[in-house]
Amino acid sequence: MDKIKEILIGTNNEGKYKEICDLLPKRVIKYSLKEFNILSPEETGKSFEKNSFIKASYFSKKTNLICLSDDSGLEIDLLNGEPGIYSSRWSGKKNNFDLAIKKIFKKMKKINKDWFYYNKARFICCLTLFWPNGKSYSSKGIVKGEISNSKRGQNGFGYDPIFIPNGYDQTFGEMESKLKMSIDHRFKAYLKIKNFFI
Ligand code: ITT
Repeated sequence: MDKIKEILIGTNNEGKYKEICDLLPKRVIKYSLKEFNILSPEETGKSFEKNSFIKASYFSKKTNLICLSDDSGLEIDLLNGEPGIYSSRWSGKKNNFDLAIKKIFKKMKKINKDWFYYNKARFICCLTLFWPNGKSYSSKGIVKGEISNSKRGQNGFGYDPIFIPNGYDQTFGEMESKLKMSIDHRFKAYLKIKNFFI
């Protein structure tokens, strides 16, 4: 199998873009959507798998490059899996994660004022590789954890300040990016597609 030498990182999310670039080997040439000025397609799928496929196939067809796309999100048991595949949309058009996080705390409190004791959550990431010849491959990674009772830390992006992975006391927002990226959902999904690059 020929190893992938250049790839389009199919995301308009800066946080994801940086983390995916850091996961990939240095020698792989990486292109961003900014270079092509392409807007995202509508995410009409009902699963992470479907939506990452929609993005990877769309961007690959637009550019004729192999594309790697990521669909990810935070699932909270007490909220029946919300925000889930709608994780991005909870922050509104302006990507206001302060608002999305406030919404999470509000909903949790409403369901149970002692929510902190019934508090299981997970980040899920589905990565899809799509080749211009129509071939595709998808992988999934999950990191289990819980929601912290307040926002903590400035690192990372999105919901990082409220997610504490199992086995740690810090939120992803408090962790060094290197540590987060060695245990998170994106890393676990990447391990399953690593052979295409190395
Ligand atoms: P693209 O579709 O362009 O990739 P997006 O932000 O819309 O960008 P998603 O639809 O996959 O991407 O939404 C995933 C949301 O889940 C995203 O807005 C993040 O804030 C959140 N999320 C995913 N992985 C995360 C992580 O590692 N840390 C914090 N939040 C994360």
